Amino acid sequence: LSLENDMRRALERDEFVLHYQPKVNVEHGQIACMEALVRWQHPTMGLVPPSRFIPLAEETGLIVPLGEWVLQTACRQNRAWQDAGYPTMQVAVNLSPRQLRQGDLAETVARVLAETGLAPGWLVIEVTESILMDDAEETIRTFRRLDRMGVRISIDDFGTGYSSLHYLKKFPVHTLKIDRSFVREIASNPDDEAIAGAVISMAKGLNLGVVAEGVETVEQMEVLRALNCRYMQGFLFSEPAPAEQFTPVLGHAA
Ligand code: G
Ligand code: G
Ligand code: MN
Ligand code: NA
Repeated sequence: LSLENDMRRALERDEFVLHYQPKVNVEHGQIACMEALVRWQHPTMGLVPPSRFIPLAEETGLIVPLGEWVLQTACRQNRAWQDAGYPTMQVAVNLSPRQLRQGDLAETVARVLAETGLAPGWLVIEVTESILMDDAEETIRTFRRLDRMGVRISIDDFGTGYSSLHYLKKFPVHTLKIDRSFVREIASNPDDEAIAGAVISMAKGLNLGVVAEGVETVEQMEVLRALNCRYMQGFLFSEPAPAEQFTPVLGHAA
């Protein structure tokens, strides 16, 4: 497979790049967290989106070294923003199931935090519900170790998995991200508004944070704000962009 070979070399040649997308506190307009999203700067194909290579990276196991590169790069970037005196914010990294099954994830995270000098509380790990449905003792142990370290766990695309909600009791979850499929028509579809409202109330009752993703319009933002959702992410605020692109914004806020 040539894409697979290309991908192996891409890591050595430093062809992967991270873009960042803010999660904004809409009460103050400040950035609470930056989600790292990987892209591949391919020498001939241009900027390749993760949907084109993450599944292959998962199949081949390359997601393990790639995931560690993402973690390392995102933590180092956040530490650099802190060192530059910008207002502190968290950094979020997406985790593939394979990264849990191969090697010792908690150990890797601890090492990367030590190497980059980032305090654990600034790191958020985004996992999908499918990861949590696997309630193998080993998986639970890994998340408990991350929690004890002070690392935050966020559930991505919340509401799209086979949610039994059982896992909310078993895993040390800190934040729910309302999937953008519930946000898209929230201004016109009462069912979506009811679902988002229920998730927001549940999160509040469980003392969890909640972030709405895929917010593209002012109307969507207003409906979510009326439902007491304070944290939002989406094209309305910013598309994912290279770190340098945020420097003026962050500098201005400082
Ligand atoms: O950035 P974009 O919307 O194209 O991302 C598409 C998908 O790729 C999203 O589901 C996102 O979670 C996933 N993704 C982006 N970056 C990473 C990464 O570093 N690791 C993993 N495992 N998935 C990622
Ligand atoms: O699954 P995950 O939440 O990690 O996916 C993140 C991806 O969602 C990003 O790569 C980004 O391209 C995409 N995304 C972020 N904000 C929006 C938005 O407002 N609308 C749409 N359609 N996609 C978005
Ligand atoms: Mn995510
Ligand atoms: Na998502």
